[in-house]
Amino acid sequence: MTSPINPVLPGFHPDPSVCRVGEDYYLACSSFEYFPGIPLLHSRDLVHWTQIGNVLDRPGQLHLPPGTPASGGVYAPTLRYHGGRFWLIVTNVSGGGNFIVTTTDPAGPWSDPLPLPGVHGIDPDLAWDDDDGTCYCTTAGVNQVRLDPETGRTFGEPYPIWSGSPGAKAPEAPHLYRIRDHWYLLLAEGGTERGHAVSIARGPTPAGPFEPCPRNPIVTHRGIDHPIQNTGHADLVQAPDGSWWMVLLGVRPGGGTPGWHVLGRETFLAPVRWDDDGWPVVGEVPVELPPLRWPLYPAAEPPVRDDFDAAELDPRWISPRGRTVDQVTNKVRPGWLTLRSIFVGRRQQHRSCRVRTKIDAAAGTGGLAVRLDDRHRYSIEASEGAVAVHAVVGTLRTVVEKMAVQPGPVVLRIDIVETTGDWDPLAGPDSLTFGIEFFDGTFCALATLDGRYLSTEVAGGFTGRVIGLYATQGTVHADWFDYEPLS
Ligand code: 6LW
Repeated sequence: MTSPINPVLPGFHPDPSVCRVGEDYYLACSSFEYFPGIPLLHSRDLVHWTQIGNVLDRPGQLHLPPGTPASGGVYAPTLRYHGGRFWLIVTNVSGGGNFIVTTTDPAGPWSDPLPLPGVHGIDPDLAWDDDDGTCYCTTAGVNQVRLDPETGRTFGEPYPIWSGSPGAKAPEAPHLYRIRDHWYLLLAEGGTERGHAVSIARGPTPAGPFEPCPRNPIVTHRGIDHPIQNTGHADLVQAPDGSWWMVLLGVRPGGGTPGWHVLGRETFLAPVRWDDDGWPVVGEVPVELPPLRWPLYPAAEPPVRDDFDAAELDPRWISPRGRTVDQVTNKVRPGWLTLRSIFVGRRQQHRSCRVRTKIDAAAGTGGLAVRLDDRHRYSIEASEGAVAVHAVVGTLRTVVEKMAVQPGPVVLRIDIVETTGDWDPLAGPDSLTFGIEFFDGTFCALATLDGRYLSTEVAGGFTGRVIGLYATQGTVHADWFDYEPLS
C-alpha cells in the first residue's frame, strides 16, 4: 500500500537535499531548464513542506541560454548549514558548471554564484571536517577535491574515492557525513531509471579508504512489484530527538506495460535506524511512517486558486529558461496576470486533478497547457472567437479539435484522470480532457488525449509535468488559475 504520507513532495521534486537547523528543516531540489531555479522548502516535521522561495531567483544567478534543452540547466544540489550560513552547491550543465551560493536566510536572497572552476562533474557535495575546518567537495564518479568555499579555490587535483558496487552503472549523488567514529559516503547507483538504488560505504577519513556496507544496496525497488519505482538519490538528516531520516527520489508509474510516470521524480521520506555494526537500515519505501514525535503544523496545501492579486508571483510559478517582467506581470491589468510570448506553470502534483482558468484572449492567442517539455505538450488555446486543442508529441504537431465561441473571456478547463480498474497491458497512465466551462458551470469537452505521450518514458529526461498558462501571440490576460487535486 502507498503510504498516505509519501511522497512528501509530490510532483517534479527530484534529487532532494536536506539539512536541519534547530527545529527547522530545509530542502532543495533540482529544477533543470526552469527559472526561477532550485525550489527551497521548509518543514518542521519532514512531512509537511512549504515552498519558501527559489535559491536562484535572479537572472544574474542562473544563466539558461535560449538554446537550453529540456533537462539541461541546473542539476542535483547539496544544501548544508555550516558556520552560521546555508551553503548550496550545484551544477549548471548548460553553462558555468559548478558553483556555490550562500545565505543566512534560506527564504532569500541568496548570494551571487561563486564559480568553482576546479570542481568537475555533476552532483557536487560539500562536507566539512570540524576537527581542522577542511571542506571537501565530492562529485559523481566518485571524485573528491579539497576546497576553500569562500574563494572557490581548490587544492590539488580531484582524486577517486569510491566507485560504488562492482558493475553498477552511474555512481552519483554522493553525500559525505561524519557520524560517530566514521565518515559515511552515501551514493546513488544503477541509473535514475528502474535500476536505481542507494548504497553506502564508510571509512576513517573523508577521503576513505571506503569499505562498502555488506547489505548494499540499502534501498532499491528494482524488480519488485511496487507502486513506487526508481528509488534512489538520497540524503540523510537527524531529527532533534536523535532519530535519523532519509529523503530520496522515486516515481509512480501508471498504466500497463512498461509503465509511464508523468509527475516526474518525486521526494519520499523513510525512517533510518542503525544496526549493531553501525550500518544504516532504511525502512521500506514507501513506509507507513511511525507516529511523528513532535507536533505537526497544518499541511501546506497548494492554494486552490491563484487570483493574481499578490504583489509578487508565488514562488511555485516557473518558466522554461527564464522570463522578464514584460512577459509575465499583474501590473498591466490589476488582478489579472498578463502574458506575452511565455509559458508560466506549476508542477502537476496529483495523478488526478482539474485545472481551470479564465482567459481574455481578445488581443492575442494563448491558454492552458500541460507541458512535459517543448516537444511534449497538450494545450487548450483561446483566440478571439475560437478555442482549439493542440497536441505536440515529438515532431508531430496537430490541432485536435476547434470550436467557435462568443467573443469575450472564456473559462478553459483540463481534467486529468489517472487510469484505474483492471490492469490492462495497453492502458496509458491517465487521460486528459480539454474543454470550456460555461458561466453556468456546464462543461463542454472538446477532446480527450492519452497521457502516455506526456510521460518521462516517452519524452525522456529528468523533469515532470508542469501545468500553466501561456501566450504565443499578442497579449493574453488570465483572471485566475485553479488547481484542484482529485486524488
Ligand atoms: C543527477 C543524478 C540523478 O544529477 O539524475 O537521480 C541526474 N539522479 O544524480 C539528474 O537529476
